[in-house]
Amino acid sequence: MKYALYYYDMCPFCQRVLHALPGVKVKVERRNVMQNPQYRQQQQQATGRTTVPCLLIEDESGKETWMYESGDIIRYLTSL
Ligand SMILES: N[C@@H](CCC(=O)N[C@@H](CS)C(=O)NCC(=O)O)C(=O)O
Repeated sequence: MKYALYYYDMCPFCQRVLHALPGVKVKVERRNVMQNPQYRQQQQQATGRTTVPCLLIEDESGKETWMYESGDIIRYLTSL
C-alpha cells in the first residue's frame, strides 16, 4: 500500500493530521497542494473536491481510495 496526504500549511485540520504522522507505522508522502498545483488538480479530477486534508490510499493493483475528514484520516492511519 502507498499513502499520500494532500494538505497545505495554513490549514488547521491538516496540521492535526501532520502532527499525528510521526506516531503512525506506515510511510505517508506529504503532497502540498499550494506548492504543487498538479496535486490539487489530480485530487479534483479524482474526487471532484479540493478540500484538505485528504488521504490517498493506493493498493498494489493501483486502485485508489480517497479519504476525507481529519478525524477519520487520523483514526485510520493510527490503526495500521
Ligand atoms: N471537517 C473537515 C474540514 C476540512 C476543511 O474545512 N478544510 C479546509 C481548509 S482548512 C478546506 O479545504 N476548505 C476548502 C474546501 O472545502 O474546498 C476535516 O476535519 O478534515
